[in-house]
Amino acid sequence: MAVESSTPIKLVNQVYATLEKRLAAGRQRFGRSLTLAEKILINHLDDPAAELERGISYVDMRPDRVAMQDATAQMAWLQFMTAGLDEVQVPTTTHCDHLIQAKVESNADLLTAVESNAEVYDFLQSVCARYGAGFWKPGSGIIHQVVLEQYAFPGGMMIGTDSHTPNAGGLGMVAIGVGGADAVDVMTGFAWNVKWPKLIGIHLTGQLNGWAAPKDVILKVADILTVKGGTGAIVEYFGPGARSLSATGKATICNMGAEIGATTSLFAYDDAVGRYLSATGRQDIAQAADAVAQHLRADDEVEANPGDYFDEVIEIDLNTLSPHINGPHTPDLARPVADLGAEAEANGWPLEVSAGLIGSCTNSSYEDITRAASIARDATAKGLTAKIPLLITPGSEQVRATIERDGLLADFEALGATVLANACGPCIGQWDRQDMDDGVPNSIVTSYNRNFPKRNDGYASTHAFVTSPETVIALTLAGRLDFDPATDTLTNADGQEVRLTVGAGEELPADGFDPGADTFVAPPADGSDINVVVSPTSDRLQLLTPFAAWDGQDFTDMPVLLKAQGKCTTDHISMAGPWLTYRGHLENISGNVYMGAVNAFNGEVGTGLDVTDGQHRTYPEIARRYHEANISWIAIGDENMGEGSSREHAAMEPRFRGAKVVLARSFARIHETNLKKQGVLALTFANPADYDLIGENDRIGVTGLADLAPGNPVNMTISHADGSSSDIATKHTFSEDQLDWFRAGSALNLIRQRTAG
Ligand code: MIC
Ligand code: SF4
Repeated sequence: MAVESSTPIKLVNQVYATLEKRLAAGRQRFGRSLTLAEKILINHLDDPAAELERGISYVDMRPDRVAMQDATAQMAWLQFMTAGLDEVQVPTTTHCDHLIQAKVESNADLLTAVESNAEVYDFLQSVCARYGAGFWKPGSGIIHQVVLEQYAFPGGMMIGTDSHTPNAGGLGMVAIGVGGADAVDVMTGFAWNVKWPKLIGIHLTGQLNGWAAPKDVILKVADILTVKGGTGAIVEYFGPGARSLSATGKATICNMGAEIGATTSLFAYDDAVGRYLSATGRQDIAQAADAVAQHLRADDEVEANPGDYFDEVIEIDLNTLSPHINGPHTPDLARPVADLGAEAEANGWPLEVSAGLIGSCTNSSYEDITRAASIARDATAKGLTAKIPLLITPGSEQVRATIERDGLLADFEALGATVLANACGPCIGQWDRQDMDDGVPNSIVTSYNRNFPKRNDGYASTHAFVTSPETVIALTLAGRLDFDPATDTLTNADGQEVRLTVGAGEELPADGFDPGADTFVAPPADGSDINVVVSPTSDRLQLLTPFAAWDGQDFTDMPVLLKAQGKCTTDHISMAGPWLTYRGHLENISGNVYMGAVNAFNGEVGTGLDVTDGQHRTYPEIARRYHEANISWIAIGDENMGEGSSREHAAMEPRFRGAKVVLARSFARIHETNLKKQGVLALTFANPADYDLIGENDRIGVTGLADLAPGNPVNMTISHADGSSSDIATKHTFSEDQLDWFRAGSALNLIRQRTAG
């Protein structure tokens, strides 16, 4: 399969060729008009006659593409390699963006990364060449920005091993974040299984003005829906306000839909999307989309009567939307910028800003950078400088080369900013922060999407606030959280009071994009003689041994390795930052399992009771000891367990160390799927209050496993330390087919059986 540096028009035409017929059949079947999400899903169904009940049916889909970033691709490729195929069956790309550490500046950091990650990059490049996938070298940019510029197309469907894959929804694509095992399904030619989603409609009216930016739309939506409000749903934006936004602005909004747990988010194809496709060298796709434009937006009745089509409708008037800032510690804690000062003071959050960071896959487009740069220019002209570090990460090599050519990097540098490599950098803890020590309470403002504790610099003492790039610049210049650029003034070097001018962005570069350095490596026509090297002594890569199949027995006497209290995101379960080093080595990365989780029994972080000798140890140590002693165990979670990232390490590590069951009050979508795919019994309390029944010394049994069936409760007995016991009911979401994942030991074991046969 020839994987190119962009989506070939042939693939797009194939997708468009079936639209008319499939959508007509869909309308007939539902007896009504269709939303855009429904159209794209229906056009990608494996079986057009499949049952489609929202929030209930599991359906098989046929995505058009797969994209993976280096921190998740390693494990995905290691799984793919065990399937025994010669080639990926669907166009696939791998992007090197997460492993580049920010320390000095772009060039120096990139060189260091290329050296220190050579083994991993060599593995990824050779595995792509061996199996026919495209490889984007370190320095090419953040996966989602590169996908937006090269691969996303209206009406398409893709999956990506990263939770912010929905960024491509800005171009009208259904783009869904998944764990590596899901990607392997598609790469090996099988269908991809997902729950037929519920639909949330967001009706945008009016037009952004003043300091308000596209980012504020999603900051507001996160406030309304919270970190779990989008679970199981696709969020579809529509209305005149939607059509007033640029393509990259729409992408920002879709990107951060991951923070509300949504399956994905999307906008319709419109003129702005057409302009973006053309500006990024895809006039042919824009033309093809124009020809089927009525199929690439919701039917007219949907906009007229949204309540009839969506499970929930939210109205946002862009005319009155004020600039927002969310955080700290959770992306759904929102308020207008104007109110932050008072709230920070009341909560004891440091009012001084210690650093400002612009970039990440959410906000690193040409338009974002031009808006922020215009404020930087204005500030310099008014005699202002940034007194604290200002770090800029361009989203892609193309954006970097273009903003350099257009003098925008110089605008930031004039303020004293540092330009970092085109990569995730501080967004994923890859920030070797030199200006601040751990333990010093401080506040930072970023244009990123997540702000869980330790996420950026690894310090729990850092309070991270997320906002638009223009507000980041403004608060960085002020050096304070209690500054509202719309009303407040700053004192310049000459002692004058000056007010910042609202940022003026350029949607697209007037002189076109400069592609910059060529960072794409296409696979050879025949890669079968390429040797993919995984050294048996490597501490970064390790070939996988298949997990054992279920032995047919009930689970008895399981100790509780962890009972997590409150937020237990994937960052708590399998931390990123320095641990990204081991993303290709299951045994080594298991050294971080549940390291950030809060122990519900004593409020401590990362430690619990080892029942073998009554000692308190770190969770990774206890897990290793149970594994070595062949003790099966259970982990208990609170609400929305596994929120955040798509990293399947958060499921594979517990599985590898002997977890049989993870029982939570509720799960985030990708984490639950990852657990199920890796053969872990993911269960939720039928009665969430039963969470309180579980004690530190209790043992847990699960019975009736031979009769597991979709929709049936699973019985659990908690044997308490005092000799009493409680029987509780738990629920699961396995479909009949998915139960085979559990029985086979993992979904991958099933694929192996099929590809071998
Ligand atoms: C993130 O933003 O948390 C990441 C790092 O991009 C993850 C993927 C990973 O953990 O490798 C994500 O969002 O899926
Ligand atoms: Fe990278 Fe941050 Fe985007 Fe994740 S959210 S893909 S770490 S830039």
